[in-house]
Amino acid sequence: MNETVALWNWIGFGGMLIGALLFFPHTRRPVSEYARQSYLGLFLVPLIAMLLYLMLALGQGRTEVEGRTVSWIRYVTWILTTPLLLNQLARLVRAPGSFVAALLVSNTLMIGTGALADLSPTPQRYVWYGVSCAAFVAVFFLLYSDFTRRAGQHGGEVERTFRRLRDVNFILWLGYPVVWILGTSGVRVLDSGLQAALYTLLDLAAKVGFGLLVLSGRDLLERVGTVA
Ligand code: RET
Repeated sequence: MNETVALWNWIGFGGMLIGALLFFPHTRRPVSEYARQSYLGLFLVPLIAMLLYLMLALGQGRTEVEGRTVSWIRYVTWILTTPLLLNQLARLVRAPGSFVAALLVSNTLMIGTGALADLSPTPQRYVWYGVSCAAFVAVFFLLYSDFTRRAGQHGGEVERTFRRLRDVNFILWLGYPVVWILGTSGVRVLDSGLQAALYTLLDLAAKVGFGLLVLSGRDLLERVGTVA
């Protein structure tokens, strides 16, 4: 493993550790059960990511496909953490179970076929990349249609916060397929060091940055939780 990659994996580990330490006290605050469950989800995200960055930093969680190094452990992290992140948005608007199911199925398809793409030979990898991108469109289509309408029914602060979190997520999540196609999994414009740096920065922003944004509106979650 080259040194730049190793450095970024340790930065990822350290950043996630800080995130987990920042979020943990919120799981212990005297808040409603509804808010506490959301904070627990927020805390689990950097905790899971921290362990998986440790694996990468220790040189584990990788395999070779046609001479490319595939860090399959990233997909394990994403499949565990993305539902927890999407759940934050769902809880904010108290989305019905059917909405959440559709969102999580699309998300699982996105990460699952993304992993398949990375583990496939060329040209099949590009077919699965396309399928994964279609699932990405489905995830954000749901967030921008049904979930936004739901947020509109709440109105006021809930709607504003939902829209902000949704847009921030969209921009950050869009970074992943871009890094994938430009990096070592795709056309290799980015070398493995730059790719590791970008994935780490995206991960820190999408997990710790996003979590801080949710917590900055914490009283909101308390209020949403008490509405029937
Ligand atoms: C892949 C490659 C195939 C095409 C697409 C992808 C999307 C990945 C995304 C990952 C988000 C991860 C997050 C992790 C933080 O916990 C699998 C890279 C569309 C959107 C937010």
